[in-house]
Amino acid sequence: MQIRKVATTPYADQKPGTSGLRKRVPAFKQLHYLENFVQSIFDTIAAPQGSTLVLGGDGRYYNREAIQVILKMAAANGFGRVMVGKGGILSTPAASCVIRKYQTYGGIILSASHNPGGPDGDFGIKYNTANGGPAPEKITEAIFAASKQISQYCIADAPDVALDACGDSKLGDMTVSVIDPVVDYAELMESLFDFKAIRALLSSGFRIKFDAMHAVTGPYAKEILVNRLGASADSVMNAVPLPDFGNGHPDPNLTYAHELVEIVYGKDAPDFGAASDGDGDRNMILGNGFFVTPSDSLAVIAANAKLAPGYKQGLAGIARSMPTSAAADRVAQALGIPCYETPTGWKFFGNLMDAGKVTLCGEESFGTGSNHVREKDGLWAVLFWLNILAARKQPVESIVREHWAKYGRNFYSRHDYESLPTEAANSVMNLLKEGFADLPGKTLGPYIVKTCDDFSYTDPVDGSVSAGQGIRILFEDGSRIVFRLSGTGTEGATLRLYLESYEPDVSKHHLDAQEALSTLIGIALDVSELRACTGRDKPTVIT
Ligand code: VG1
Ligand code: CO
Repeated sequence: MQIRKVATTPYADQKPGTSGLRKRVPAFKQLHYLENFVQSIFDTIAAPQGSTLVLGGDGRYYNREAIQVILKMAAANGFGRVMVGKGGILSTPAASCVIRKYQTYGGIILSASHNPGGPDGDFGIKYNTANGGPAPEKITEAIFAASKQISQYCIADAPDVALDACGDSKLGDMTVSVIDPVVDYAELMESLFDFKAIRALLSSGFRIKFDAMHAVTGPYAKEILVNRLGASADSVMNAVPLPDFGNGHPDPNLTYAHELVEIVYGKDAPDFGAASDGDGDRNMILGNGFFVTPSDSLAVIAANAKLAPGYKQGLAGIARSMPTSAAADRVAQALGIPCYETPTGWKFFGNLMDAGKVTLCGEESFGTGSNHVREKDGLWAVLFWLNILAARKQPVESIVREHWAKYGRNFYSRHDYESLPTEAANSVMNLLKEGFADLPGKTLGPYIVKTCDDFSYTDPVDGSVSAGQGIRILFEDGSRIVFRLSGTGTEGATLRLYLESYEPDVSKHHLDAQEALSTLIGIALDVSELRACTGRDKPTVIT
């Protein structure tokens, strides 16, 4: 095998965001763009000769081409083996599972998650470390630094590797092991949940609908929900992964998963509905005509965790991202376990899980997971809910309403202003930063401001500090307004406004969240001058 050293020049924009490097496909197709970033990863991680790497993606457009490039570069960079999912497919949680199970050096996941795909859609790449989790900031920053210095990359001159059948082949000295992308993950799920009870529930007439959104979870959902748990074949919709996700936007929320939403709010609705995103790490949970917010889902799972065999010993602790509602904090308090508040992005949970400080983690952005892997995990959340439903034999809605009655309800909503000019988004953030010193003590409508800051996190395990993680306005009664800029977009800037208020009074728990939060929404728009700065009079997406 011939190894070619190719001279290259740096690109200035290869800074990984919340979850890896995400760009439009045409950007990735620029000369040496992908190769530069992959070589920067390899140079940074400095894997010993002969190491094993896991490789796979969500099947979106450009997945297969990128996999061939990465395989040839891995061979040229001294890897001994690459475990690649059949057809180039591995969901994000399955990749994490395989890295851990086979104790590989790390893995490369190709995905732009919930962003649309296709020739003009998005593509992404990220590196996960040996614990199965997204590389922490010190590694992503080092990769970025390497990408700004790069002058050459190494690649093997070799024919493309066949990826459509499982088995081993050679690429020079390196072994390419094409693995079944589902089986290890399905086994892990079976070890955590009461499949017998779920099977009994599903054969009792309880109907479910899972929307794979033409993204990666189709094959996983079919194997687990249909083959192993006996759900009817029509329980999984949009099950065939397509490179452009059938022209859809594979983000499991009330806006983009509208096909499923119409079914669960329609006539003859199933008892349970769920959806996952492009790479299989997000989840949306629905009951018959009922939406469970991700923040509430985390809290309900925490409160009922012992019903699942894998969690019957109880939880060590819970972690949630800062903008996620404090519903889980109340459960942690009742259970007498710690609750950690981290910046947005799964990479911040890794240290806490590795140190045994937390079992469950969650984000308001439809991300829930546990220490079974080091990524959030869409189907895992679905199975956890099914396990709870099988044990409690109550509808989703009554489980959530009982939860609110016991702990109080954290009304919650996120308003996204997408594709803003970067300057407009920055001006909102700057205005807030300039003004927040004056806010504490002020009365805004019925609320008194307690503190206001730009969230900074000190990792309790390694002491690393991540500053500038979002502007928080915290009120005396526990209500909150948070502003932050997205780190996953590929066009302009996305400003996220997060709103939360706590309501102990059961007689108000039936209220619509937008209605319950309307005063807070007005205050947020006032203090930020968002409408004047952006020229927008309403958000693009409300979740
Ligand atoms: C968003 C979410 C964040 C999530 C991240 C990756 O990031 O807010 O909670 O961890 O996406 O999820 P941002 O920076 O755009 O707010 V995924 O499913 O795209 O890997
Ligand atoms: Co995702």
